[in-house]
Amino acid sequence: MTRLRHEGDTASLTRLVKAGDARAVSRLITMLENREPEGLAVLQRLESPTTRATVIGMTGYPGAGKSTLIDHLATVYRQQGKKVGIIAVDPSSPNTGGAILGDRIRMQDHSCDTGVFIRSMATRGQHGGLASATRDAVRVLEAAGYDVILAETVGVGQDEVDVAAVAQTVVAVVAPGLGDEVQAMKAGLLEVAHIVVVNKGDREGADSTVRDLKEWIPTVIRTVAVKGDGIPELVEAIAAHQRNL
Ligand SMILES: Nc1nc2c(ncn2[C@@H]2O[C@H](COP(=O)(O)OP(=O)(O)O)[C@@H](O)[C@H]2O)c(=O)[nH]1
Ligand SMILES: [Mg+2]
Repeated sequence: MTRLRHEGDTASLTRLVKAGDARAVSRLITMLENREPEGLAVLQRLESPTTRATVIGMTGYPGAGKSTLIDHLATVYRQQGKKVGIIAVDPSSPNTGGAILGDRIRMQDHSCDTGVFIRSMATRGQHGGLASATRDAVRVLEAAGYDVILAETVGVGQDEVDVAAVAQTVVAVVAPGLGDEVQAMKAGLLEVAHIVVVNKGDREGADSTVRDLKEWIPTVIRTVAVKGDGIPELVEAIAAHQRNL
């Protein structure tokens, strides 16, 4: 009996996720974060969708402006009629971390839009659990019919979550005036980023940061995320990279 009931639960959760039910999507992602066997069973039942989602990784130091940029990108993709999934991965934040709450508040313009799904993922004291939970979350969102998935992660390259493993297009976000930090990031940037964004283009030192990075990386975009400057250029650079995949 118990087994039958479980089978029924698995089937109905699978059906709801495939139908794009946001609550079911959220529930399944939580189950996968906790490595619950039933969640894994549902994941197995979600066969590959016929069209693959565009998965964009946004990576960079805290405060560089990733969430603000994602907010704008989500608006643009919604205007294009696409369903947008956002996963904010923060390995350092505890479950109740302020950063995660901050991201939620910043993205609240989209909170009433059923075409946008926002999910924060944090470590739950499980080693290596976050990377696979993130990959699983991308698979779930894809199966639920999200067309564009934006994954925000901290750090570049040697991060706990290897953003390059889940995203087709990796955007590294830097802020000017980091000096040594940008120097130290260059090798890592070259390895993982397809596009580098110099955000906070309104700050002193933006010119020289852009000039410097252009010697290393072909696609460098300058943005002022708080004003929306440079967003069309970033959208086009992402589209260009996707066309060449
Ligand atoms: N001056 C300036 N501030 C910005 C810009 N973009 C973002 N910020 C601010 O920088 C802070 C961190 O931005 P956030 O998007 O949370 O960065 P994240 O940690 O990389 O996600 C926030 O207070 C933003 O309002 C920008 O282009 N110029
Ligand atoms: Mg953020």
